[in-house]
Amino acid sequence: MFVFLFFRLWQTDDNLENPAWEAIGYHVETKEYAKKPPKERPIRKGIVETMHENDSTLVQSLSQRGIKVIEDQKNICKIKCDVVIIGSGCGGGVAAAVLASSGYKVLILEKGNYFEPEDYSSLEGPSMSEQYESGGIMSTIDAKVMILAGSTVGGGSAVNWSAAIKTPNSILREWSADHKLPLFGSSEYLSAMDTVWKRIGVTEKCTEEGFQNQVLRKGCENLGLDVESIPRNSSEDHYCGSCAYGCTRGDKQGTQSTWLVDAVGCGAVILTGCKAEKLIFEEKKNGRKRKKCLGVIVASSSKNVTKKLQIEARVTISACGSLLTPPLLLSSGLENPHIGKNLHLHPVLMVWGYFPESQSGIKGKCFEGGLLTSLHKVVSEESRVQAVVEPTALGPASFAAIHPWVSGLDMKERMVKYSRTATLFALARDKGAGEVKVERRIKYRLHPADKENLRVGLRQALRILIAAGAVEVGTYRSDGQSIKCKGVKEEAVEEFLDGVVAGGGPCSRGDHWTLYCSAHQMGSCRMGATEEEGAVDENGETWEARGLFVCDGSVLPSAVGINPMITIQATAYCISKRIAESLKKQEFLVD
Ligand SMILES: Cc1cc2nc3c(=O)[nH]c(=O)nc-3n(C[C@H](O)[C@H](O)[C@H](O)COP(=O)(O)OP(=O)(O)OC[C@H]3O[C@@H](n4cnc5c(N)ncnc54)[C@H](O)[C@@H]3O)c2cc1C
Ligand SMILES: *[C@@H]1O[C@H](CO)[C@@H](O)[C@H](O)[C@H]1NC(C)=O
Ligand SMILES: *[C@@H]1O[C@H](CO)[C@@H](O)[C@H](O)[C@H]1NC(C)=O
Ligand SMILES: *[C@@H]1O[C@H](CO)[C@@H](O)[C@H](O)[C@H]1NC(C)=O
Ligand SMILES: CC(=O)N[C@H]1CO[C@H](CO)[C@@H](O)[C@@H]1O
Repeated sequence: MFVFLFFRLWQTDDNLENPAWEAIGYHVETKEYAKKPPKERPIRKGIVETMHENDSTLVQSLSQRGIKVIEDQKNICKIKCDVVIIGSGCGGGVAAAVLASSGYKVLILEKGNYFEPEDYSSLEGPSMSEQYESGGIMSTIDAKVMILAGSTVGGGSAVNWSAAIKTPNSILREWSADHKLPLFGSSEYLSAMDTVWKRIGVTEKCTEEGFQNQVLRKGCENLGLDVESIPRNSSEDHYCGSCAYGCTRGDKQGTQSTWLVDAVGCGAVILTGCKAEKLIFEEKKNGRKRKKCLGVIVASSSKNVTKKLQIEARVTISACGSLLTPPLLLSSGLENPHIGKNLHLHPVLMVWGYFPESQSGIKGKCFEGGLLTSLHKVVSEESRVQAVVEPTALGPASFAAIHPWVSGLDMKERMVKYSRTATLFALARDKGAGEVKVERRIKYRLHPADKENLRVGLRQALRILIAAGAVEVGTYRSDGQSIKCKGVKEEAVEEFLDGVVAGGGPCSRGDHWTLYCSAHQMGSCRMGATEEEGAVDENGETWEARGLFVCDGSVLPSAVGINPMITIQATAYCISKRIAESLKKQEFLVD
């Protein structure tokens, strides 16, 4: 981690340049885009940023936007709406759009802040600390898996890597048959996927692929392997490469530029810099569920806002993401044993390959171009998908941080080669699962089958790099496992590949450790056919509390196996449509 902090602190001088960048051939678009006059942003009118408010202006701003203030005291202000949604990411954004357009007054709470394309610096250091959960540095308790999750208006969708992939049929069959959840076998779900797909404007064509995607494609073609094009929501010629830190051109359609715009257009209000602390319940004497959810208590992170808000709503939706929804539910008093269990992470291992500038055929630099435009599925002899291989977006600081430290000289050489180093990852649909019951206390264990799938995926990824013409390839094992492959005999390469395994993480015993990463978290409040099988029912409502729903990646019954955003959004779409139906039937009126 030391190297990472070093590159972050050694940020930019007044001219937005970093003296190290030239040496490593790195540059980002900072000035040109910052100078363009800001366009009108329809989402603005619905956003209340608590960082710019104080106790009195906050109450004013909310009531001006149609949120009813029912009691304003010194320490607490009680306000009222139809639906309160906690979290503005993938799941929360979709729910907000659906429910606001059905005519309900929606209030969205987001603990992160709001960024517009003009604000995005493309600079890795500030972007990581502003927009990512825990400033981009978070890991499981045993430090084996490094976890990335978005924390800003738009959540993971504002920082995601643009891959928009539909739920595979095999997964839908498994969820509807084995998990007995008919939703996933229904036309309701299929048409939700189409709606999501259309709204975020997915495009399958890509006119000019970036360096890393060209490497993946060429390597696969030379080996006679299938390579798929990844649909993106950005325009066909989108080529900026810094989307992982917020897209400077506003081209990438994260939730903040799609669903949340729709929601605000229908009167929804987004309150930023505000963290939901506790859900409010009332014990019920009769009826199907033991409790009824009345709303939530929130606190602003702004120093000038000292009073708390007590929000009363007919429906409360937790959309905090798989790492934060369970801690909120549990600390508020829910007890279903599935809450916080079954956490899937889609563990990822990476490999790299160096392609000198003179290399014919493959143009560009690793930080340019669309992030994810091609992928390869590693299929077993029984035609089972064992792993997915995709390119990885790494800024120079992340690159330096995760690169095995062999020596100072080696690190300098690696950095000089950074811009022409392609990094691919192998991702496994994890059978293993973890637990998150308390914020930031993430436990996780890989299943032996996951390690085997990752081993196969890693070797395939290395083969692809070599076939694409890499002169040197390596893994991210702590001792810097690598091979110069140009002109080397076939047997030497095979011998090297035989030594590549999915080893233990940083704190494991033994000489070497391997760095695992995760950007996809799922399943920690899974949907179940009965209270014994899951934390929420097929409508997304918690089994314990009436009027409390979960609408994010945590409701997925198991790991998806591919990039999950479309699956999360389609599921959120179905859940929120059903909530709108129930509201129409007056189901949640105080009884
Ligand atoms: C770097 C990166 C790249 C990715 N690339 C892709 C990709 O290319 N394709 C793909 O399909 N998926 C991708 N993903 C994954 C995808 O973004 C996530 O799976 C998805 O965003 C999860 O949606 P969610 O609704 O569960 O939670 P999130 O989108 O994470 O939203 C949760 C939100 O809730 C807020 N919140 C949490 N707790 C509270 C609280 N108590 N009070 C108020 N607010 C709270 C958080 O700040 C956050 O904004 C990527 C993820 C990352 C990090
Ligand atoms: C908060 O209050 C302080 C002191 O009253 C003031 O200087 C500062 O500008 C305020 N900040 C905001 C964002 O209003
Ligand atoms: C809040 O801010 C407004 C305008 O910035 C100011 O007039 C008012 O005095 C402030 N109130 C408090 C309680 O600080
Ligand atoms: C991630 O970005 C893609 C393309 O920019 C977009 O289509 C998608 O909606 C985003 N993901 C989520 C979960 O919003
Ligand atoms: C196919 C498609 O809908 N593509 C859209 C992708 O998003 C851009 C805007 O970012 C649209 O212009 C495209 O039409």
